[in-house]
Amino acid sequence: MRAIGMAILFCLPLLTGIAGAHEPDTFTVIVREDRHDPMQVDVIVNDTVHYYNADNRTNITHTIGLDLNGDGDFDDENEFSSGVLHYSCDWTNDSDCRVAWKFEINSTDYVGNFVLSDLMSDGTETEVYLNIGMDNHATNAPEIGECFGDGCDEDEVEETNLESSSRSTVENAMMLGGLLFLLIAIGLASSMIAERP
Ligand SMILES: [Ca+2]
Repeated sequence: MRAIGMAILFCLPLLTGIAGAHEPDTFTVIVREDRHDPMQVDVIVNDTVHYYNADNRTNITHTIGLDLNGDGDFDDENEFSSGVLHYSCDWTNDSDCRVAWKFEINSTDYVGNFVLSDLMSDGTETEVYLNIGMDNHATNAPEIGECFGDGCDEDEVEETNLESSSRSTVENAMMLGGLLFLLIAIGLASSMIAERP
């Protein structure tokens, strides 16, 4: 019975965690000549950051990303980047051209505080900050195979039984308390009667 109770204790917060899951947000960052607006973004897993290139200087492009080993590119292990971002595109002739980077933070692998580099085509660089936190609700979600499917349904049934059994325990305790009170009252009454001359 204790094991079942423990299982329910573990399952309940997991189930409520799913119900209260974080709604994904989208944050927009305006990429400018000398800065980003804002310079720092704080998000959590499942959010999206939209970096939009608003630097209208002629022939200047931006590439934003994580340069872990500081070698000036974003191609090494665990590095990621926006690809080249232009101010404007001629999509008729260049369908791959992009003006924005929609960074979907769809994995807990991204959790951490990052200093991203915005490398511009003229060789200059701006450092910007991206802090990615855990979705605390999502982290409460069950691990694969845990508390999903038939096993969980059984636990819910057991929970009902547990509730009714604990309720009857309370009732028993109250009855016992009432009996004790009655016995004390009788004892007091009889001792008062006995003390009378
Ligand atoms: Ca690198």
